[in-house]
Amino acid sequence: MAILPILSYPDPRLRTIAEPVQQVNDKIKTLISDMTETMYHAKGIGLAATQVNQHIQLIVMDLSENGDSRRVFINPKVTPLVEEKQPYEEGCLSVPTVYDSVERPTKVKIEALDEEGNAFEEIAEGLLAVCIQHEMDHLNGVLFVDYLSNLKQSRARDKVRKAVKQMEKAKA
Ligand code: K1U
Ligand code: ZN
Repeated sequence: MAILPILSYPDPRLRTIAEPVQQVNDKIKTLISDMTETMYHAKGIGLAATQVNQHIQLIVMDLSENGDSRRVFINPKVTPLVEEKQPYEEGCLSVPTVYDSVERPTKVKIEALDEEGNAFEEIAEGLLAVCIQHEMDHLNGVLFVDYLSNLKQSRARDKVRKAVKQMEKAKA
């Protein structure tokens, strides 16, 4: 397993549209393992392949308290089931230190393949609904800060640049 570098906002590679996975082979399984280790190391609850510069439709997620319930979504399709939206204070491993409220539909249908390539369907509410929509946005080149005002986006860019510099200094 390996910890992969996570792209930071405003890196233009985060705007790439992900391609569908053609086959769940050993290469994809290795990437799933590496993304899982990267997500746990960064203390995230989700990670999209786009964030580690792999432009395929692959998401890992673990919403459990003790980090023992990793889930995989390959070629996911997410459909809102209600018009009602609720705000949630979101964060993003590609936008470190920035948190803000985003409104999203509260109930969605997820259709995807699991890590064995088996199709499944699930109705999601609560944090799963928030997180899968956030991760789907990554696969479509969208970041949660895109929903914020221009002023907040400009502040976020400055804050992330400073945070990344500090993280690099701490590593050296
Ligand atoms: O996509 C990512 O960068 C992962 C992101 C997922 C996410 C968190 C909160 C709302 C929507 C999507 C994170 O995990 S950021 C880390 C974080 O803020 C967090 C970590 C644990 C619990 C709650 C938030
Ligand atoms: Zn994110």
